[in-house]
Amino acid sequence: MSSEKHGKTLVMTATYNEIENLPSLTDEILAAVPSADFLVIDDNSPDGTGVWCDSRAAQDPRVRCLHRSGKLGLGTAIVAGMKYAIENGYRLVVNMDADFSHHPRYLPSLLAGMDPAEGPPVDLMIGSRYVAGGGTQGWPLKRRLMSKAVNMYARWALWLSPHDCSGGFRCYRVSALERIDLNSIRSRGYSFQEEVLWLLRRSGAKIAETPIVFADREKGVSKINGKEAVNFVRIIAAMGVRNLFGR
Ligand SMILES: Nc1nc2c(ncn2[C@@H]2O[C@H](COP(=O)(O)OP(=O)(O)O)[C@@H](O)[C@H]2O)c(=O)[nH]1
Ligand SMILES: [Mg+2]
Repeated sequence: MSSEKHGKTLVMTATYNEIENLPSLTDEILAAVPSADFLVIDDNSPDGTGVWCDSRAAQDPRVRCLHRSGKLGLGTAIVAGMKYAIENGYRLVVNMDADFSHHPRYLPSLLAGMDPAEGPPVDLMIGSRYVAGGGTQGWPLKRRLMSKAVNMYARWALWLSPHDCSGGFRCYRVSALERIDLNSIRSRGYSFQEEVLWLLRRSGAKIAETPIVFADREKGVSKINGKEAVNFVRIIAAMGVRNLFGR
């Protein structure tokens, strides 16, 4: 572990065609947490997101880019970022979407909750839509109901206790990520968030939630497709069976 980064925070985001969002997002993240580094994991976006990132990184040493050959899926991009955080000796790593659904204004409260004045340190702080003060903005009723149903299904099937199990705005203690086998993660799409939560819970991690209001994206388009939603139900059910048999 390199001592140079000891104690440092890494904020990361996976991108696929986020050129309309990434420049302003980068500014807002670095303004919200000036002492953090910011990593972009880009899957060779055709719109030039990765090229933009390289030019920004050349001007600001806090900005880092990880380039992958093509669209390999959000879950694997986040795992690549987690491994980067481990290999480079960061203490905390925050993951967030690049489309402003996860607003940088919440970064200070996510980070502050990791080391409470009383009680044990937190290993995972979830930016939660489903605790008091949290919510969603701009989602039609159907999407809101679907999200709630997905959460209830995962909580029930995997015996998870957080109120928001599927949200991707999270701060992890890097040492807690080192205690789980990131290579064992099977999810490529939607179920990724639940699978990481499940692995951390089983490793004894302390998990907490802080409210966030999730805002639907205003620029660019969603990259998630219907096939992934079907896979979600299947993968969570398989994990639920493993959970029952303690594997
Ligand atoms: N690197 C990478 N990023 C992805 C991929 N799929 C989605 N993303 C990013 O993951 C985040 C969430 O995706 P988004 O399309 O907003 O999903 P939605 O919010 O569920 O509609 C955004 O920052 C996307 O750019 C992928 O295959 N690779
Ligand atoms: Mg989005």
